Amino acid sequence: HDEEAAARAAAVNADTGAPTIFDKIIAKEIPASVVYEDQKVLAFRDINPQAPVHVLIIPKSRDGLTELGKAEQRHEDILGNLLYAAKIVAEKEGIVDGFRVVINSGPSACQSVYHLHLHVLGGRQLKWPPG
Ligand code: IU
Repeated sequence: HDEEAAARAAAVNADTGAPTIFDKIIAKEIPASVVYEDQKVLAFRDINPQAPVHVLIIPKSRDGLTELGKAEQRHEDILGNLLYAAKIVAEKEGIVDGFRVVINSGPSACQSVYHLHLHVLGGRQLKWPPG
């Protein structure tokens, strides 16, 4: 349907490594609803939430990491920071008893922004399997 078509259309953006809209959010050039921030990560509300709580967590310095499927060993710390930040966000949002973490990697997963990011979803009963 429409939403799926839009997601697929967005996902055809090439993984070029060029600056993304998330770099502008980190630079505070465009506003975001920040829910957690530390030296390494920034967490903000998704503009198109798929659950009552839908937060994106991004590394402030992604070191070329556009998508999980292109991660290299040097990115292990970034990946660990994101996952631990997901737990902090879940606690802050009051969903630590039940939440989901998602990373869409590549066009077949409908990744649309090629700046590695992790979704934290919760606040409702989540279904399985996902679409
Ligand atoms: P994806 O994993 O690449 O498919 O998800 C990108 C998400 O970024 C998606 O859920 C968008 O709603 C969200 N987003 C946003 O929160 N703010 C923006 O300015 C843009 C996308 I562009």
